[in-house]
Amino acid sequence: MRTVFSEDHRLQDGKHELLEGQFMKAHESPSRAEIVIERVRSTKLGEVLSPSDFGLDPILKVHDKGLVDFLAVAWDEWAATGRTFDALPHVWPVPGLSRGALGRRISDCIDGKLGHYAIDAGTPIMSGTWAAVKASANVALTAQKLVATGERSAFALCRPPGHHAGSDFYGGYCFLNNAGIAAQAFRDQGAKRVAILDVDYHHGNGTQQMFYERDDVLTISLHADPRQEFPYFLGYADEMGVGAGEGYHMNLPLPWGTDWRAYAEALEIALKRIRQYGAEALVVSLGLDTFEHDPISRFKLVHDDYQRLGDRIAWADLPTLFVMEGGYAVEALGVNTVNVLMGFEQRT
Ligand code: Q9C
Ligand code: ZN
Repeated sequence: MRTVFSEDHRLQDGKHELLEGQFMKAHESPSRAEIVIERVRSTKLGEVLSPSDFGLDPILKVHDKGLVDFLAVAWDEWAATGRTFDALPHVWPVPGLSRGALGRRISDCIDGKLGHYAIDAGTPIMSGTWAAVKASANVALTAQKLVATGERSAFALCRPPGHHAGSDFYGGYCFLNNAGIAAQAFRDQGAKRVAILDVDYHHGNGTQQMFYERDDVLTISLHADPRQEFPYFLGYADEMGVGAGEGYHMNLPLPWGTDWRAYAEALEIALKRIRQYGAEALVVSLGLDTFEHDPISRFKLVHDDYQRLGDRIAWADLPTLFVMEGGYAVEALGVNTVNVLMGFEQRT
């Protein structure tokens, strides 16, 4: 399997996130991608390619121009106030604030804009963020092209991750939804039906929102129950799509402490649905934060389970694009990620 990777991921190097009432060292760090690419190279998984530049068009197919334009200038507007630390929001419009005829205003001030577009205070913007975010989307699109032009699978080693970012918001360490952008690219290149399987520990709320009213992209997320875990407000089992999208979204929330036995049962439900759907391509949002030692998560998967995960995904028997999402037990991240990819290849 070939991997697409860009060194530009390093330009995203946020210092802190607001967590449990404190500023903590950011979990989403450059070392994550470094350890994964090292493992890809040392295991000889396959060739490593640099991304091509696809420009903004494929991004604007799934993201609003307002969000994209904001991300492009957010750092400059923040820095223009004389601030030198990372940009984070600190005030948000709850739905009731401007209910009814008042509508939602977008302030001219950077603090108002941050609160308008961000879902949390855990996703720092710095001078290199936009360059890293564009590179991450290009990594996904380059790997997508490999699969669309006949490769059985490819690995997009994206950083920053993407599945918490929706059409018009960012957050959860994510700015643009790399998996969603890639799924849309499959559609635009002629695939009639595309499936996205999200195995990150956290609910793929951005992906759900982006395709919620569509039946041409089936979205399924396995994740920690939002009653207990971020993103809290979405990811419940009764969210199944609306309008044309009714029946084309599936959430499989699982409790803290979930191990491979319970995880595999949910995974089987997801994979059966994907086969029944008749997808022509599969995009996997590959988060490894289900690992037993992940510092911010509470599932109990072990090293060998990731090979099993790859093997089960291969059972769907589809052209498959793996897109890197979360995973914060950095030491183990290379091994766990490549275990999935090797498990997939061994079934093939
Ligand atoms: N108490 C990804 O894995 N903070 N994003 C969680 C939990 C946000 C994770 C706080 C976690 C976002 C791509
Ligand atoms: Zn996650």
